[in-house]
Amino acid sequence: MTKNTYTQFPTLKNHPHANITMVVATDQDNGILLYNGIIDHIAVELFRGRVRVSYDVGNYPGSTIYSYQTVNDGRYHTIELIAANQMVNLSVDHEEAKSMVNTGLNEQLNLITPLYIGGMPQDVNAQAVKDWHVRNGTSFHGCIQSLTINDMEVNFDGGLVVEGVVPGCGEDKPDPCQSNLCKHGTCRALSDVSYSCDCDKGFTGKAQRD
Ligand SMILES: [Ca+2]
Repeated sequence: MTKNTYTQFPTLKNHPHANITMVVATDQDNGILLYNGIIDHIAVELFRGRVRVSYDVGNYPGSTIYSYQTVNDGRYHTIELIAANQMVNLSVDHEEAKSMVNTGLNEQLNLITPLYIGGMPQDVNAQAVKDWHVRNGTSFHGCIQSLTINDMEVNFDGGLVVEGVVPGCGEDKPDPCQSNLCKHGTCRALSDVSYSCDCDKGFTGKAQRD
């Protein structure tokens, strides 16, 4: 996906809960992954390399969490979210989940607008940035390898509105060597996600990656 792109889907079904799993790769620091809402909202974006989730069921101001991990290394990462009433869990690469609760009188995330993936229309974007639902309005640039919502794989060809989005990973295929992981050797890509290091003279095994 490139700048100012998005895909539009029917409103996220979040009763009694929503679970969302995305497998993504990017070398960019910022980019919108998912947005649904106006005031009540769930927003998932990359911000400064981390996954940022903003969540508001109507108990202003919204609640925010960030992933422990940075994910902007060009490799695939699995982002899992569970939203149930006032609570959201965020887990990256199957590691320990972070949890937050948007406490207050409102119990439910009430959504009526479309779900946007990878970015959003300009007017929605402007409002979301203004209200701090997202910090950086840039569309996601990278590869969304898969997206599963409530145990259903989302087909990007089935997006209701497609604004310049290229399905699949195409030219944005990640390069596992782009982060220069071999400090004392030459990185060699074995696949999209794996690599080996050809050691420089005087270095062996794992030492040349330190
Ligand atoms: Ca609500």
